[in-house]
Amino acid sequence: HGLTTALPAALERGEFFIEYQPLVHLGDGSVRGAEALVRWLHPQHGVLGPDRFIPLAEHTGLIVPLGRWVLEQSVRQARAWRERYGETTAAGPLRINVNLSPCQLTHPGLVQDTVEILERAGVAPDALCLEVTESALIGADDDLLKPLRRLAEMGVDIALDDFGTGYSNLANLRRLPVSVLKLDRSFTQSMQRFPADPVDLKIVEGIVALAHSLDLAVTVEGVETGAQAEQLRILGCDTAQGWYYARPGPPDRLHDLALVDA
Ligand code: G
Ligand code: G
Ligand code: MN
Ligand code: NA
Repeated sequence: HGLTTALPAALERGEFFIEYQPLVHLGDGSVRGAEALVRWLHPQHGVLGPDRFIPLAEHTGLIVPLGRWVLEQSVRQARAWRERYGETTAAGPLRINVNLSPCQLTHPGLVQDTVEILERAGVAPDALCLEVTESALIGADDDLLKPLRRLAEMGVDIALDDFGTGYSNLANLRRLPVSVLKLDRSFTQSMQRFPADPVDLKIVEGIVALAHSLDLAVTVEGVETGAQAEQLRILGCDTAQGWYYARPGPPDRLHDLALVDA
């Protein structure tokens, strides 16, 4: 595959870039951070989304250096935001969310790389939230959870991404060093229909109750309308992300939003 063989050179030539999508506190609309989403500015094909190249990078192992690069850029961006807006927002520490692929989880350098990146940038661990998909942690044994536990003990937030799609045993949540559930976009999409499917409403209500009883915050993805945001706020979700607030974009978009809310 042409894209696969071009990946290592693309990293060296600086063809990857990151867009940021704000995370908004549903209670008061304040911005509490953003998720970093990587893109590839391909010289022939233009901008490619992660679905086009992350699977290839995982397959070839390039995901480890690429992921490290994303982490480093994102953490530096978090420092810049913290310098500008302060370390804490109305909704807690200002954070950058960075996606981790399963290969990065099993890579032995994860904890040390992360510690070094945070130290080099001079930011506290609470500036970082690592997003791990629910499917990556299904059936996870202690060896897999150990690095995440170490990071969590240092103060890094761990979020369970795409939650609700992985058929994981809910009782299992207690074992995982996670502090945030990111409810999959499919739940938000079902709020779009009017009236919303009452079973979906009950499911979200149940997930929120369970999450809060375990001291986990709930973030919802894919919020596209004010009505969805209001419904999800009423259901008790804590934080939201989606086109209703902002599309993924350059880092100064956070600036625009923060100023609007100030
Ligand atoms: O919005 P977008 O199409 O960019 O994101 C699609 C998916 O790609 C996201 O759900 C996210 O999980 C994944 N993704 C985005 N950036 C990264 C990244 O830096 N590393 C990994 N592993 N996945 C990413
Ligand atoms: O990590 P994850 O796969 O969840 O990344 C978020 C993905 O969801 C990205 O691809 C992003 O572009 C996409 N996205 C973000 N906000 C919205 C939204 O409001 N609606 C839809 N349909 N997709 C969104
Ligand atoms: Mn994510
Ligand atoms: Na997701």
